[in-house]
Amino acid sequence: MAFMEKNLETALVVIDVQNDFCPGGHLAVPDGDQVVQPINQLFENFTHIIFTQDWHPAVHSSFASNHHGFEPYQTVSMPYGSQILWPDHCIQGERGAEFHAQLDVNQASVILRKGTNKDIDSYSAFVENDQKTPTGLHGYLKEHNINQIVLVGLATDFCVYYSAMDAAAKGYNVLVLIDCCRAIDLDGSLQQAQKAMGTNGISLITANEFLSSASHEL
Ligand code: VGL
Ligand code: ZN
Repeated sequence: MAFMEKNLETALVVIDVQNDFCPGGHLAVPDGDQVVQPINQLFENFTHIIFTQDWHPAVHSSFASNHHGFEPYQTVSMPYGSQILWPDHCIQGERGAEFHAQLDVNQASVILRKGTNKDIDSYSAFVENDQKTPTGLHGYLKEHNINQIVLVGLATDFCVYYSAMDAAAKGYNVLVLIDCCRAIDLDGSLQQAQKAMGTNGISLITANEFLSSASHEL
C-alpha cells in the first residue's frame, strides 16, 4: 500500500523524546523510552529532520505547582481556554529536559524549543495553545517546499496529536508512525486522539508499513 504520496517533499518531525517523558522522568509516559531505537532507525530515510524539545521556565503556567491549591492533572481556565495542569517537567537546562541519551540527536537539522513562554503552553509543534502564536515551523517547512510530514515521539495523545492536527489543518499530508509513539492516556485521551486524527485524513501506520512504502517513493 502506498502511504507516501509521490512528488511530495517530506520531513520527519520527532516530538519531545526527552528524559522527563521517559520512565523515571517527571511526566513519564509508559514505555516512552521504547520509541528511541525505532526512531533512530528512521533517520537514514530523511533529509529534513526536525526535533522538538519541550522547554519550560520553572515558573511555567502549565505546572500545577504554580497554581495554589491545584494538583497535577486538574484543569484550570487560562485566558486562551482550558489547560491541564502538569507535574513540573522539561525545565530549561535540567536533566529532564535533555533528549533521551540514546536518541541520535546529531541527525537533527533543526531543534525547535517550545513552551518557553510562561503564560502559554504549547503542545503543537506549529502553534501554541492559544491557537494563534506560531512557533515558526510552518514557515521553515514552507521555505523548504515541504508538504508532507511524518510524526513520531511523545506523547501520542498530546504533543504528537496536536502537531498532527495542526499540520493537517495547514494542508500537509500527515503520517503518524504509531509504533514510534507512546501515549499518556488521560481520561480516554488516546482513543479520542486516534479518532480525531483518523477523521482528519491523518494516516496512522507502523514504521514498517511506512518504510516498505517509502523505499520506492522517497
Ligand atoms: C507534553 C504534556 C505537557 C507532550 C508536553 O510532549 O506530549 N505533554 N507537555
Ligand atoms: Zn510541557
